[in-house]
Amino acid sequence: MSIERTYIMIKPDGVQRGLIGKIIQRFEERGFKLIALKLTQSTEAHLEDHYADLKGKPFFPGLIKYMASGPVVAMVWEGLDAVKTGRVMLGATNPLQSPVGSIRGDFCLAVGRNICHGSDSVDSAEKEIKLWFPEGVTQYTSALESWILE
Ligand code: RTP
Repeated sequence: MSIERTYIMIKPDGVQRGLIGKIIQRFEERGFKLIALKLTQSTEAHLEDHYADLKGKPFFPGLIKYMASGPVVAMVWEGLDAVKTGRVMLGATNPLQSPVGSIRGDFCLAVGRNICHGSDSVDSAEKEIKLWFPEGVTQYTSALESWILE
């Protein structure tokens, strides 16, 4: 177990459906610390960099169009095993295979409209944080930290 940072993004459908507050609340309530957040509409070129590993997949063009179609909420959350735990909180890529209680399992149905993204490894988190927050992230101590971390 280690203190990690993960990149979590509320996709355009999550923003349009008014789910920003609910998704943020889950990360706050779990005990993660928010260290960066912005609402931003991305270019297709930027999204092609973010999803570079998926270039060539049949759903890639549709994915880029959907992701560029409206603003997203870009966030960095920090805490114990933040990468793995963040993915568990999001659920499976396909919402129909996501357990109830996970964000996708509670709020969506279609794989191409799965409302959120979470880094899949510490390395990808580092790359994604640089890509979405080239200006850097905040450093601060939360008063609750000693009640959440041993
Ligand atoms: P994400 O990167 O968005 O967190 O999703 P993921 O790791 O769970 O899944 P990944 O394989 O990286 O796919 C990225 C996004 O592409 C869309 N997708 N559509 N139509 C399809 O079969 C399909 N497969 C993937 C989803 O929006 C997925 O989150």
